Amino acid sequence: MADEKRKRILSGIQPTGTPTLGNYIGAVRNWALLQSDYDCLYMVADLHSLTVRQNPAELRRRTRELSALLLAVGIDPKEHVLFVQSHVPAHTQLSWVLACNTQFGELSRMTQFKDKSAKHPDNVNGGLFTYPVLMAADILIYNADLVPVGQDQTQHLEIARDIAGRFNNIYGDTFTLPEGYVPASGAKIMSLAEPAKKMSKSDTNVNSFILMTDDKDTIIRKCKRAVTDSDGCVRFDREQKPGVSNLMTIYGTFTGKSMDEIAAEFEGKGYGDFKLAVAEVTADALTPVQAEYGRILADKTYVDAVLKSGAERAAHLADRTVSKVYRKVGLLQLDK
Ligand code: ATP
Ligand code: LTN
Repeated sequence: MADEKRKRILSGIQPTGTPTLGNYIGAVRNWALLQSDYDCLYMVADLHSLTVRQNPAELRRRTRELSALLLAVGIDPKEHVLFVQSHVPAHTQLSWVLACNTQFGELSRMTQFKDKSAKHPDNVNGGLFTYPVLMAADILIYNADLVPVGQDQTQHLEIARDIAGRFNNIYGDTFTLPEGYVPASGAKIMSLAEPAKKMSKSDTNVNSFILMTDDKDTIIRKCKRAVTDSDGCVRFDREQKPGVSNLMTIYGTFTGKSMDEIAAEFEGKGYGDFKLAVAEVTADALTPVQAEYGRILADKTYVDAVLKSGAERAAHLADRTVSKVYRKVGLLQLDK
């Protein structure tokens, strides 16, 4: 964190499974790209993942693997801060105060809560309901200016802004109002099997997603199976041709080509050629990340040292905010 005046970024990803191409294009890839212009804090949101039942041993393993993957994508732990959410207890401390300043009605409107309640009707727990409050705490505790996320998180970002604005009105200027950074293209990569649904790492259909760790053959196979339409023409139309448009978005991300350029490139060619081309550019983008990932994950001591240092640096910033907030709301603080 070299320059004090640079704006600050905070973002997080849950260790609920191996990240997909959706996570990569919608979020993580941008995390790496934004590092040159911002001071960044990137977090593995392990506490958020507890809102859905997790296998404890698997959660521990995935938390370390995801940290290694973020390093492999190019997060620089010297210039920026990479940490695990539960290693910085201040997040949950702030979360309680914010929960007491958030209305039941506001939380009831969250679409993710409605979706996940429907998906796990046997476990509609309190954490699932207050999920956005903890996310607001994650962001506000660092006074983040910018939060790079995919489209599905924009509602949570809005509520974080509302909570911050309300708190500032009642207790005086305390929190920065965060802005979202949602990529113009690729903010919602769709499922390859059901292009009306978002690609999600916790989908039960393995053909619905490409994992960041999938090898080239798997990527080719999954792209070939991707649901398209019978029109046979590579043309961007989200409504009428969601499957093809989704593949075009992926192709555009990795080639830098516009939708018109892609349509021209594949004019008169069949979907077979197009799908293979999508698979090729995707594999070319992921292969170097995978090689780095293997190398980094083999050095558990290094990964853990990065996380330890990250947690210390994050806690230093976060503790100051909690202290300030506790004082503002009237919690008695004794002299140190
Ligand atoms: P889960 O399936 O467990 O709910 P997820 O795949 O939605 O997880 P998260 O950890 O919740 O992943 O999200 C991490 C980041 O990736 C967030 O910024 C989210 O908006 C983004 N993201 C997730 N899925 C997609 C997608 N299909 N397209 C673009 N961005 C996405
Ligand atoms: N809810 C986010 C993960 C997350 C997050 C954050 C993102 C937890 N805390 C703070 C941005 C800022 C998700 O992707 N499901």
